[in-house]
Amino acid sequence: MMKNKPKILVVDDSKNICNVLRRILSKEEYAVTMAEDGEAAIQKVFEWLPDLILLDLMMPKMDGLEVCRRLKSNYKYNFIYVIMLTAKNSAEDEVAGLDIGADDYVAKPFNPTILLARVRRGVRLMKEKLDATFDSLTRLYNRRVFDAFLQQEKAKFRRYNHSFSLILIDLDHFKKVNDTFGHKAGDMVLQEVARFLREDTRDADLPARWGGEEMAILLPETDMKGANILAESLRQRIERHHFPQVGHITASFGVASMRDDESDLVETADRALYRGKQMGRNKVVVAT
Ligand code: GH3
Ligand code: MG
Repeated sequence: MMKNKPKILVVDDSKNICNVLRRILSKEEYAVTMAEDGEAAIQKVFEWLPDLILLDLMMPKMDGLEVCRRLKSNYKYNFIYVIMLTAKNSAEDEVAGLDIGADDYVAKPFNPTILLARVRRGVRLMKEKLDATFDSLTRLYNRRVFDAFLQQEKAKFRRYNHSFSLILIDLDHFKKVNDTFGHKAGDMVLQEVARFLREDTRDADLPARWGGEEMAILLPETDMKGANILAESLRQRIERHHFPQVGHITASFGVASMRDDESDLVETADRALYRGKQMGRNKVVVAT
């Protein structure tokens, strides 16, 4: 994603400050979007997934601290770098912001050069963090992190007998999407499907990019029935969605739950997925 312009969300209820910030940020190559209050900010985060947020503290509806708290307590979004914009001389605000997980703060009124330097630093730090943990195209967890979580869930299963489930997702005839509409359009489809996975999973679930056009979701404390419901609702959401440039696509799902220590969950889910493909695609198949 850093091949593209870094995405910056500016959140402030003052139009004036928004415009000033937009002008300052336009000195460098950023994509900038505005939100005028906390609720709008959260909505924009879901839809647009910024890399960095310039977040005002005092706002109507939901204040900056609450926005920051929500994002930082949700690991699907907590990698987003948050710079708080605090009123001058408010040590309390700064402390509260940092305690809640804000990455940095800049006091108002701000010095444009310093603000830009802070933004540059944020974008740089964020990229390092991102590359280690997340897939750069979809910003789902990468395979390495997924494997680590899978090992942990297996250990919890052995020790406490906590069951968990796994969903494997493979887009149908995706090669044709690339061939027909181009690789870039294909990338956008992957990003959009990744957004569905983020939005429709619980906070404790772990959606990841498995590789290529395959994705996976690890579902702690979830039985086969629960996993099946999620997979089916995702299948329907993908089927119904109109993807810009591409139109309609479908995906196949393999679902498996932990039963005994011996079973290789990934292999089991993969076999179920393969059966879904054989049965004509656009299917959820639960391993039995
Ligand atoms: P099936 O329904 O059997 O899954 O057919 P398929 O075409 O989806 O499967 P196949 O394995 O033949 O092709 C997968 C395609 O996914 C080919 C590859 O170019 C594409 N792909 C993998 N990773 C990416 C990516 O990051 N971006 C884009 N645009 N395409 C990708
Ligand atoms: Mg495929």
